[in-house]
Amino acid sequence: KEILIATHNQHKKEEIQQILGDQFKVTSLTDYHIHDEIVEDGLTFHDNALIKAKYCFEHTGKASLGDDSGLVVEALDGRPGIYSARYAGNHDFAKNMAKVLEELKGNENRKAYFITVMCLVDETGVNYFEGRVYGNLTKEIRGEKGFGYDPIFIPDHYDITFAEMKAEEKNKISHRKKAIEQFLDFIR
Ligand code: ITT
Repeated sequence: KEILIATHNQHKKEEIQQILGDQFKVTSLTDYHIHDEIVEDGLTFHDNALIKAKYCFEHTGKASLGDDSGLVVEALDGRPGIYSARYAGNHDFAKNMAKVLEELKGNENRKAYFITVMCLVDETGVNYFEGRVYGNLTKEIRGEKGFGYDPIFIPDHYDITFAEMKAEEKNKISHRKKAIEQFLDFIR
């Protein structure tokens, strides 16, 4: 069974493939030779997930899944939130993480969560799935695995960051895993 992910982000595609396992063939925009930058000008994760999935469905006719994700930091009034990919520099994660840590400097409230909102668009309509994982932010960057803000996020009940965990371990508890579980419940 094929599922087309409306993303240019290879890390997302790989995580979704790992979570779904071999029964699904996960493809992305690159496999359909779509290289356009989709303008994500929505004001919510839901809006942006829909924009991506709709674009993809309209261009391919295939059931398309948009994944809009981000880091929501309590002491920063929810930032970077929907601006996670371009908080300091466009997809420059060293800069983006440095900005978050700088803004939190001296603040003992390190609470944050990752969220993934997925939107499925197919011939039957539009459906949303959501997952969150709560935790705390570190004071420095730790670990090399994963992507994005993983090196500064420690999920609750752990003492290592997502970037210090094996991929399988992150994929067991992550925001993306929880959203995919909802998606699977829906399509079954
Ligand atoms: P697409 O829009 O093409 O799917 P993107 O990277 O722009 O890819 P988003 O718009 O959803 O994705 O931006 C979310 C950013 O939040 C993303 O670039 C990551 O840096 C970060 N992010 C998302 N999921 C993450 C995860 O599991 N761990 C760490 N950071 C994550």
